[in-house]
Amino acid sequence: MSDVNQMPREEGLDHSVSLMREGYLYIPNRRRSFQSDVFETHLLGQKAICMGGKEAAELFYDNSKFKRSGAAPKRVRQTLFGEKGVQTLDGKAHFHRKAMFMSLMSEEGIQRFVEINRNEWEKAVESWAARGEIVLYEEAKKILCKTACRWAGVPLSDKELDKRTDELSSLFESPASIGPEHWKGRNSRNQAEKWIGGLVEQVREGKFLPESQTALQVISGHKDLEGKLLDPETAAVEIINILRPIVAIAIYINFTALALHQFPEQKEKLSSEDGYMQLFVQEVRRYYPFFPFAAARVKKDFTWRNYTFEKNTLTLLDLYGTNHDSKLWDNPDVFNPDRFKEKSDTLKYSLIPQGGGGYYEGHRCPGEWITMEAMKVCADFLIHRIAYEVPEQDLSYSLVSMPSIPKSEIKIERITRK
Ligand code: HEM
Ligand code: MYR
Repeated sequence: MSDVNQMPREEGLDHSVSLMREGYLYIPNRRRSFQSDVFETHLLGQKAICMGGKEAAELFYDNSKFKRSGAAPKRVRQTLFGEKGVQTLDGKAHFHRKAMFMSLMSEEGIQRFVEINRNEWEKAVESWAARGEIVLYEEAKKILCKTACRWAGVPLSDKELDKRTDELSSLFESPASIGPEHWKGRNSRNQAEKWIGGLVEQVREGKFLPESQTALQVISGHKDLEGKLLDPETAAVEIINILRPIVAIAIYINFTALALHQFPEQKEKLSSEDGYMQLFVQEVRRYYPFFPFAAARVKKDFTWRNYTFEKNTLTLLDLYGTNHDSKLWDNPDVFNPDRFKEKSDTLKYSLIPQGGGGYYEGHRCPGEWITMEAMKVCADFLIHRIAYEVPEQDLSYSLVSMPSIPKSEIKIERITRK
């Protein structure tokens, strides 16, 4: 029989301030100083366990050990997630709801997404030549908002575009912020749920007929395990779980453009090497910071590596740190897409920018394919379809504010069609 040990522990009453001050590096810094992939601390007024690395990810995605109900902090539910969405479900209820999301990600569904997205880029770049300079982040959010709405079957007039883009963006820009930006996020959630909840009711009353197989049609008609329609608020939360993250791909669009600028030799390889695009987008997702950590709660008491995990303890999995773990990646701070040439079958719990594990049984992001496809569409435009210059600007990005967005949001100028 083995002894039970005390997990490395950060002393002190509460470390939420350190979490805000250190951002993406809060967990990696302590994993390094404790020389341990798991440690105990206090966050948001409660005991919490933080962990990272491949084995920790395997543990985190074991449904017999962790659950999601009650895991997402209130400020995250009030902005990013909403209430009663798929992120908060466990067991059979989660499996059933997740299958609904996965049904949207068929090959045809992804292909339709790519066509819509490419078309929106085409339309947008038409107007860029006449403008001296554009801010790529702002433009990408609008392209993606139009793409998201068209793909999801949600009507969006030109007049509404700026308002809805701003509203959906605020949901992912505000969860970790304080003051007016956070309040704006909460207000945006109310507005967005009202907008989409109203549409769900129109669909159900037969007053609006969305295209078949779109998120609006599928989610409005989805029945839970008891055969009942989702209440309109929950249906709205789930449709927003499609629209919001598609707009959030704008952050990866910014990092894609930054990678092409920081590592110009990549353009050559992308133009000449077959299959290199896939390696490149994987490396952009691994290298740059985005979603810092995922949250769950211990389902029932268990021991792991002789440490006790007590029922209900909040547990954070270090996504950014796992993507930069030197035990998993050679020279993790070097941008090197070629690393994926050898690695492809071992990524399930090590390349986890959008979560790890399985899609159906676990909480791994169902939007990974369309995220990667949108990044490929963007890289293709930036390399092959337009010419542009990158003027002097602050291209640095923070490892503290979450989500991290390059400071200048990437200005480009002298844009012409190739
Ligand atoms: C879940 C990241 C894009 C829909 C997640 C998770 C992460 C993530 C970290 C949670 C994993 C976990 O809790 O274990 C991202 C990032 C994106 C992105 C960085 C880049 C923009 C998308 C897209 C969609 C999407 C494009 C849909 C079109 C969802 C949904 C969940 C989820 C519905 C909840 C899944 C569940 O709880 O089972 N995403 N995501 N995401 N994502 Fe994404
Ligand atoms: C999405 O909209 O779902 C995709 C991207 C959102 C990134 C937002 C990152 C902000 C940090 C929130 C902390 C989450 C803790 C569970």
